[in-house]
Amino acid sequence: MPSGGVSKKTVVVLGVDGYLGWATALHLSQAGHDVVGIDSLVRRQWDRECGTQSLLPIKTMPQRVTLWHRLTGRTITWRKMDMRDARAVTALVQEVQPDALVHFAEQRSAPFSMIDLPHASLTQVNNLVGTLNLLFALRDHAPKAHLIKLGTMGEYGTPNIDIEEGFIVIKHNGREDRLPFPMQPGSFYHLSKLHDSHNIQFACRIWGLRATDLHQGVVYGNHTDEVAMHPGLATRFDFDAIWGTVLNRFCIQAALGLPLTVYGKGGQTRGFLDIRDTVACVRLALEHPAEEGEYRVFNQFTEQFSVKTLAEKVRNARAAHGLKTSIVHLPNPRVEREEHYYNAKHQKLIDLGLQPHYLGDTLIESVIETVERHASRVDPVELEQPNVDWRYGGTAGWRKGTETAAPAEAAPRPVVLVSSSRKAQRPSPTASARQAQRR
Ligand code: NAD
Ligand code: USQ
Repeated sequence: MPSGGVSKKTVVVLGVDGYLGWATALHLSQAGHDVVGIDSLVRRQWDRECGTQSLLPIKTMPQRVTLWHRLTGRTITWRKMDMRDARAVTALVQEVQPDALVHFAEQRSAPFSMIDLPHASLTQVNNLVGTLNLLFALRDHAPKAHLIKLGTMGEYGTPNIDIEEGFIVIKHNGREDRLPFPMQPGSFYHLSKLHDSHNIQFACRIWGLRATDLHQGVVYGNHTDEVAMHPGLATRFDFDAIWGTVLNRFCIQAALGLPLTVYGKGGQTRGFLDIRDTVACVRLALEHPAEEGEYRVFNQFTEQFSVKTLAEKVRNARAAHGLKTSIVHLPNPRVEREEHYYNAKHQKLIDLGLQPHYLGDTLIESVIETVERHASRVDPVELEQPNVDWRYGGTAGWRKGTETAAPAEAAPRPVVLVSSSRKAQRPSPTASARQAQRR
């Protein structure tokens, strides 16, 4: 049973094979809830298409849930299922009768969605159809279940006013209303999240469903208490230019002695949070559900930083150990403001009891140590140049895995030297280009 007078919930985690879904499933299971984990494993397929892989080797889902049971005696029920399959989604909801569903199961990379029309289309169909299937299944078979949907801070864009949590009171021509905050997403992926938000909000209004839309910032780190119990419980950790998020990439670049790749001027400011806070926020939302008919938005991040500041933090953490790290400003492959006002509210989860883990040198160092242990899995080419441009789409090198669909546990690729104990060497651009050609 969960502690603190919280009732035990039956919760479905959709996207359980992913970076955040797996860590969250473990956390909710450890907290005493009954967890059913769903995934189509499509992310492993997208990795093969892009020639990318998680820095940490990840076990198969059956291996992971078996290990979890062996270590803790707790059960996570695993089912392979595609959210685009309406019949399967309906059957799942009908059979499980969940108290709540945490929906992570989407294509989540902005660069992937900007490669070309098929990838933009795949992203929006996958994300919107999956969520629509869920909404109709809830209407028909579990209207009281609480939908906890992973949205993104990127739905707001970077307006020149403070960002509220989902809604803003607007006075216009002598009248006043509380309206959805104006949104300006920055990629076809981020747009898919906004379209989802509209569909969920509409379903709450017309069918009385209850939903929490977690507008989450960029997540960093790879350890939660549960994941740290055993290497076999590792969650995926991306570093390449398509799937890797910025701070994770900077830590990995630093560990390998590569320059930190700031896109453009680096004044782009975003909300960030530690993966330990992601799992805590989801649990808080689960244990404090929305009311019937309520659509609520929580801005889920703990601190905001510019990309340039993050790079400097990583460089300073390395300098404290006498290690030199360089920062390069690459031409920005994205179309985004590089200098702008940014002040986003994030009070609601704090009010529910969130105790943030703020970004410190220890976290940066611990990520870097993890990287050093698995350096042989890193392809430095993935860390040097972005391979998707917002204006032109996928540039040379993004589709590395297509011809020879590599097995999930691909052979290690060439690497640069690890940097903690000796000065790192960076391959020359020509060496990198040769590696890219070979693949
Ligand atoms: P991830 O790619 O590691 O995991 C997503 C999982 O969903 C994958 O295992 C994939 O196989 C599964 N999936 C995708 N489409 C599916 C479908 N149609 N049916 C069944 N399973 C499907 O991504 P993540 O980093 O864990 O992100 C999870 C969610 O959180 C996403 O919705 C993302 O938009 C959101 N989010 C992530 C971040 C971040 O920094 N990682 C930040 C904000 C929001
Ligand atoms: N950036 C760099 N250098 C890099 C990589 C990124 O400067 O090597 C910059 C980007 O230009 C951008 C910022 O860092 O300005 C963030 O990029 P990102 O790739 O870390 O994050 P993003 O594309 O926004 O997407 C990630 C997740 C996505 C989630 C989103 C939260 O992949 O699923 O929705 O973070 S948010 O950014 O708040 O919308």
